Amino acid sequence: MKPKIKKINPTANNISRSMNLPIGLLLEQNYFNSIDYSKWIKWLCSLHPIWESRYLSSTTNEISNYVFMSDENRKLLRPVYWMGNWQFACLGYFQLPNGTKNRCMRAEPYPDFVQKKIDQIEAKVKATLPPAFIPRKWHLNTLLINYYGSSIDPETGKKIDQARLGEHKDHEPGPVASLSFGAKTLFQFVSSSHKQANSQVIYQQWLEDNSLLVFSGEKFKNKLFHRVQRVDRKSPIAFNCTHLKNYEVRRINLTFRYVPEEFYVDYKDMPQELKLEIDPYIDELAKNTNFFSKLK
Ligand SMILES: O=C(O)CCC(=O)C(=O)O
Repeated sequence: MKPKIKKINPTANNISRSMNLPIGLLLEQNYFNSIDYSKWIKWLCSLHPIWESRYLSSTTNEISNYVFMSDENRKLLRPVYWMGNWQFACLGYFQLPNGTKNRCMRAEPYPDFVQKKIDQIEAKVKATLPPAFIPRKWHLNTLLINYYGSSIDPETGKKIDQARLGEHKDHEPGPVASLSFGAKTLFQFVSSSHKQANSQVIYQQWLEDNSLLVFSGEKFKNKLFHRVQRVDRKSPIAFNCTHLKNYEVRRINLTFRYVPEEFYVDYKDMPQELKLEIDPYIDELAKNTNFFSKLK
């Protein structure tokens, strides 16, 4: 028998929304006021996200133990930007307990206004979620920004929707805080059968523009997978991310996570064969970002 899918309809009141949610989740719609909202969008559109490849190049695959079962080495479906530390897709992201070495390269710190907001979110999490869900020393020191949208064929102008994210877990310990801007999005927690199509949706939630979702605890972090199933295509929102050529952004999502400091590695201490893999990204980032221009 298929498990029942629970769906919460947001009401006008933030607190009643939170009260309806399963333990481990926290949701707030209309999170930013209009001034802060504009400030964050302006900042997000000023960044230069990059298109990463999913896997290592074949050369390095042969010489290192970073072997992935992959059919093809494709680009991710969306450009990304990391802060705090950068987890390159080709290095396999941060995966406790075994995938931790050389996975989190120290990156730019957050701008002050972002750090201020993060301090508030951490305080809210500590005041709201069960203490057992929050590891000692937990703080949201890592940020992944995903720019969801459609690629545009430069010749025909035809748009190809790429706005989705397959089921996965975030392996950083403790609560993850997710800020959503733009087109509303169907976010699902699923029990995986290792074949996307057969996975069972256990809980789903539409994430509106300007919302905060925090997920935590054994069920939502460790047991279930999560995925972005759909990003509304009828939404009138398109962000003015002019640095992204032939790509139209209609949703920007930020996930703040916790990576214990002992897993941070500086670029200079990365093994040479991994530097060779990530150097093209570093060079691209260095064109626009002070922090990366001084790394080498
Ligand atoms: O886009 C989202 O809402 C979630 C993103 C996510 O799951 C991730 O970055 O790991």
